[in-house]
Amino acid sequence: MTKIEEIVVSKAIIEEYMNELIDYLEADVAIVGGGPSGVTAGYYLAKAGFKVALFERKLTIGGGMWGGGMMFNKIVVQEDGKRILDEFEIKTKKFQENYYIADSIESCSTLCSKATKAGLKIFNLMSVEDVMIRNEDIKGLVINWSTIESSGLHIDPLAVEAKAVIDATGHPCEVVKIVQEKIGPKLNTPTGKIMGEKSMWAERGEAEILKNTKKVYNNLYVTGMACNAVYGSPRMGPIFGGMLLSGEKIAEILINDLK
Ligand code: 48F
Repeated sequence: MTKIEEIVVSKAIIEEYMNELIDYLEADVAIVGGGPSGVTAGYYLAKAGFKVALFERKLTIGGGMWGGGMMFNKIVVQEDGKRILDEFEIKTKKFQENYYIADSIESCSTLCSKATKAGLKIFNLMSVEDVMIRNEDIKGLVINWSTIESSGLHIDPLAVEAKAVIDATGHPCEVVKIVQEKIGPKLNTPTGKIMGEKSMWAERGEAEILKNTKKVYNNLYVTGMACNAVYGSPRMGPIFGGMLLSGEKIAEILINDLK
């Protein structure tokens, strides 16, 4: 029988985790939210050689994609979005003209697998509760265990530094909301404030998400559904091409900005 010492297993887990967390206290890019847009952004940034940490509140990575539409675990993408599923080698099946169906379980697990293999470091079960601001620049994130958040225990958080932060928190655009609360109406939007997500209109939502994918404040970028919430565009339901393309686009913008 192979000798197994529980204490060694415990040491291995604690030591490895702590070393990685200490290493990622300083990153090039910190992404908040592990939905399709955040993971796609992380994949392209890591592939380009950047040191990228992604913080996800939940146990699982994939956000709103696991459940497909109303728990029918399929997602739909259009022609443009299929290009990204092809890059990840996720199977698609054509449906009528210009629509492609993919399995949401395969999509979530493959995005996560390819992104981590490309070098994206994911910290799950952590919630971002604040940002660090120096003068007028976002300097990093304030993090805590999600279980602390949900239990309501009064325990102070820790901080991580990053050259750039991406809000990929989906509909609630939590990071941009925090920044707005702290600095007032100084966002890069027509009103300086969050414009608010509009009711479902898939065609417009998908058309507008890419122009909404951008830098919203100094060192703060937005991707995925958070873009349409910040810039006042419609939601689009379980068509996911825009999420993937927005993740790719914010990575391209950042690769250029961080050069
Ligand atoms: O909601 P989510 O999947 O965002 P997305 O990438 O994709 C949106 C689609 O799922 C869908 C849609 C498609 O048309 O409309 O809704 O824009 O993933 C967001 C992730 O961020 C996490 C949250 O748990 C989820 O997994 N998250 C949100 N706030 C925080 C956070 C936070 N403060 N700290 C850490 N994680």
